[in-house]
Amino acid sequence: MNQNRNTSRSELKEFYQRIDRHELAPLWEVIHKLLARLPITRAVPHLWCYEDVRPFLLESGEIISAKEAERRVLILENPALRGEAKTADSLYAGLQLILPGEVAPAHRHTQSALRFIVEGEGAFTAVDGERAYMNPGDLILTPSWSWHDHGHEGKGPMVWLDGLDIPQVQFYGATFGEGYDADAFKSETPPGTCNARYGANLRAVDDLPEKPYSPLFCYPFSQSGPALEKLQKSRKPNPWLGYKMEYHNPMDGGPVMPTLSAFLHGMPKQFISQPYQTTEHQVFSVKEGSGRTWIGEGEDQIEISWKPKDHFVIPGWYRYSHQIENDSVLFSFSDQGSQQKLGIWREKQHEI
Ligand code: 1HN
Repeated sequence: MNQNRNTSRSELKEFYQRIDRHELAPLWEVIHKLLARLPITRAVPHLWCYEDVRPFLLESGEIISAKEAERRVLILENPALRGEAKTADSLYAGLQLILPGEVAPAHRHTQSALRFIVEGEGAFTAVDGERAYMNPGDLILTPSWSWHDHGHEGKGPMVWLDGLDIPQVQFYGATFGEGYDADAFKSETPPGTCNARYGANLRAVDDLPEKPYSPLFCYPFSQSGPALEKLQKSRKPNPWLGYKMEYHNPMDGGPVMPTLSAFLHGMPKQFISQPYQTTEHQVFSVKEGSGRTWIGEGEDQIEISWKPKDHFVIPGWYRYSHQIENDSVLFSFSDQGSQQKLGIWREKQHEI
């Protein structure tokens, strides 16, 4: 049987027009795009230098209060996704400012959030009423549907990176949110309770995993910094990743929240990482040190040069390599856990 129909282009077009009126479309015209050989991300790599962003953040503090704004944040919008409140295809990131005496009122939403503290001290995040006072380098979680508010009892501006799974929840159409009827969620749980209950490698035997996220919502840099330092002294770096530690859920050793994974990277002076690719989308916050990162390949390759408090995004499947100038510590968050649950996560290690 002849496998070729030899239908003319105009006959095909005429057919497409007729089915179009019935909300039907021919798969064979788009199947190659849908089954692409390689991932196609819409986002592009980008660097936000803190020295450029900080003056605008402080200016935002003069034009609107944290309370009026609900959250006073400048979104790190991907240049290829302007207007969509996205930093990468699956991730949202922003820099939030809170000033002494201000409150960011209690609310909750189905999106999961994390914060990595960039500068300042004396502010707290309360999660379901338990306060965690924040210092630079600390990681704070506000998991899906937990009540959370912020307040600032110290001096000077306080800035942190917010990371959320907004695009992921949006994709599933499962976005819900609500405000609380007071600025702060009422509770008597003293600060430090979650660290004592879950952060000391001990657990009450009848504290069973109830929720799909970490019950420990504060990971202080006073613990994670030394952990990373000791790791660096104990063995050689991984050629692709340097020293990379994952913040985990103490109940199961998995990612901190279902849709967001968080990591701390240590890379020594003069370390050059072998080129690496992964399908996860990653946002980085530079804690210490400086270096360059090459992202992409061939003519499209870009080089970014980063220093403390800078932020950058590496979208999924972009090949990248770091060249470290001074001993560096970087924080990152990604959708790795989310992709792994769906069975679609991949990585590729290159050797040159
Ligand atoms: C949010 O709840 C916070 O609680 C920050 O600090 C940024 C961006 C979009 C939606 C909710 C916060 C947010 C957010």
